[in-house]
Amino acid sequence: MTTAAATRRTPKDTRESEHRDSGASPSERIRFHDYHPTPSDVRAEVLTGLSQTQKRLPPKLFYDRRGSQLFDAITELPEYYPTRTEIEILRAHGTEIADLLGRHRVLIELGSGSSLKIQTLLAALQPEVYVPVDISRDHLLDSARTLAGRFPWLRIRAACADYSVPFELPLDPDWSHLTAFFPGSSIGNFDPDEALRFLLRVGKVLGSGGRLLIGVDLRKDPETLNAAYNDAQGVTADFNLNLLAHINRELDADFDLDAFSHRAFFDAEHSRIEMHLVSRRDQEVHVAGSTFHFRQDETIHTESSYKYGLDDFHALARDAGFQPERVWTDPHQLFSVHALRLT
Ligand code: AVI
Repeated sequence: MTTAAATRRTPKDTRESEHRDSGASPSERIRFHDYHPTPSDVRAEVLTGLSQTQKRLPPKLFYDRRGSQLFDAITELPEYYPTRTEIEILRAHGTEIADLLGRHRVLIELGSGSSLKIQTLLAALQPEVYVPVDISRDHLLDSARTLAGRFPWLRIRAACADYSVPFELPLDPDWSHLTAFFPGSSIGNFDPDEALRFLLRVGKVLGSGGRLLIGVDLRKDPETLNAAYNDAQGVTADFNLNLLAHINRELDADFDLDAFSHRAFFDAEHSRIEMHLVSRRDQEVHVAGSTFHFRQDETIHTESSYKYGLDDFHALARDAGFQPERVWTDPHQLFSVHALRLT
C-alpha cells in the first residue's frame, strides 16, 4: 500500500493551491498545499454540535492564529508538563531514536506543534523532505519559513489539512519507508474509537514498513492533571474561550465571551480531562442564522484529553496494525514516546 491514494478526497472537496513562494531562497524550498476544510464543512459541524443535548464544539477550532499562539504559551506554563517532558525525552534519547528510525527521505509531522521538538528530530534524522500537516494555515507557514531558514538543505511540503477526518498528503508515489511524527499527545484529543480510526488512516498513508513516532501522555494523579488544565495565569481559559471568538468571526456568530467561563476536570472513569465552556447565565446565541438557547451553568464540551497507561496504548496501536518497537519515558513516568512499526 502506498501513500495518499488510500485517503484521497474527491476533486470537488479538494481545493489544492500549490505554489512555490517567490523571493528569498528558504521560501523557494517551501511548497504549500491547501486541503483546509471548506466554511460549509465547519458550519455543519458547529451547528450539529450545538444542537446536541450535551452541546459540543470540535477542538480543532481552537487553532486559529491566536489559538495557536495561546497553545504555544500553554506549552511554556509551569503547570503544563507534557511539552517540556516530551522534549526532555526526545533530547535524552535522540541518538537512540535516530538509530532506530534510520535516515529516510521523508519525515511527516502531523499537527506541527512546538518547533523545538521537530528541530531536534530534523537534526537527528536529516530527511530530504519534511511534510508538516496542520489545520492552522498561518501557523503552518510561519513555522515552515522558520525551519526552511534554519535547515538550508531541507525541502518542505506543507499541507494545511484536518487530520481528524480522512486526509490527503502531498507525497510522491515513489517515496517509501515513510516516517511520521505525531507529538504532543494529540492522539489523546480523539475518543478511543476515533483514535483507532485515525491510526488506521495513518497506517494506510505510511504503507508497509512505515514507522510512527508518537507522544502519549500518561495516566497520573488527578492533582497534576487538573493543575495542567487550570493554570494560575488563566492561559488555558483564554485558549478555551478563544474558540468562541473564532466561531464569531468565521460563522457570523454573537457569542459574548464574558458570558462563558472555563472549566476543566479529570474524569477518572474515562481516564480523560474534559474541558468545557460554562454559560454564566440564561442566554441566546446566534450562529450562522440559527439560534441556540443556553441555561445558566449549561456547558459546551470543547475537548477531551485522554491519558493512557503504557499497556492500554500498546493495545490500541496493535489493534491498528502497528507493532510497538520501543517506548521511552521520563524518570517520573509523566509522558511517553513510542516507536511503532507497521507490520
Ligand atoms: C493539543 N493537545 C494535546 C492539548 C492537550 O493537552 O490535550 C491541548 C490542550 N488543551 C488544553 N491545554 C492543552
